[in-house]
Amino acid sequence: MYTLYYGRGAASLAIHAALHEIGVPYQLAEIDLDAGQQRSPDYLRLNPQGKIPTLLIEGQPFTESAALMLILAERHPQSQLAPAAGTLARAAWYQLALSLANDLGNNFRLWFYPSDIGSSEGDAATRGAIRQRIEAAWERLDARLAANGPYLLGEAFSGVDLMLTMYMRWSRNMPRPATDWPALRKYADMMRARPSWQHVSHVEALSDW
Ligand SMILES: N[C@@H](CCC(=O)N[C@@H](CS)C(=O)NCC(=O)O)C(=O)O
Repeated sequence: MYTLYYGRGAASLAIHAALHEIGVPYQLAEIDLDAGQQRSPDYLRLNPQGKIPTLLIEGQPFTESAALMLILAERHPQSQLAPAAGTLARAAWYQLALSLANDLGNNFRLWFYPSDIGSSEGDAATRGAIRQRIEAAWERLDARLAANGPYLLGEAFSGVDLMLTMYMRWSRNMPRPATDWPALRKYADMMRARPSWQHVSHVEALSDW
C-alpha cells in the first residue's frame, strides 16, 4: 500500500498518474501548498525539505518525483511505466527520466521559486536565462517527438511521458508555453486524453489543462 502526499498540480502529479496507471491501491493525502502545510511539523517529519511529493512505501517516506518514478517502475515490472529491466530501451528510459528532471524539473523550480538562489521575480536577467533553458528543452523535445513519436520512447507509452506532461502543464502561463511547439501540442492533446491523466485532473480539480 502506498500513500502519496500531493499538492494540486505539483510535482506529485506524475506520480499520482503513475499509481493510477499501475492499478495498485493507494491513498492520497493533500498538502495545501498555498496554506503552507508543507512546512507543518508533521509533514517536515516525513520530508525535512518541506517539498511535495512524498510517497510512503510500506510506511517509509521517499521523495523526489523522478526517483519515485524509477522506484515504482522497479517495483511494478508488469506495469507500462518502463521497458523491461536490463534492455537498451530501459537505458534510454533512465536517460530520459534524469534529463527531464535536470533540464525541466530544476529550471521550473528556479522559475517558480527564484528565492532558492537568492533571486526575485523581478530579476529579469536571471528569469530570462531560466526561460531560455526551459524553451531550449521544448525545442529538443519537439524535434524528438516529431522525428520519433508519438511517445518519448517512440511507439510505447512509459512513465517519462507522465513526467513530461506534468512539466509541460507547468509552462501554461509562461510567455511561450510548451504547446507553442507543434509536436508538443499534439503530444499534449494525446496525453491529456489518457485515462490516468483525466483521472488525476479530476481528483486534483485541475480546471486549466
Ligand atoms: N525535485 C523535486 C522538487 C519538488 C518541489 O519543488 N515541489 C514543489 C511543488 S511543485 C514544492 O514542494 N513547493 C513547496 C515549497 O517549496 O515550499 C521533485 O521533483 O520532487
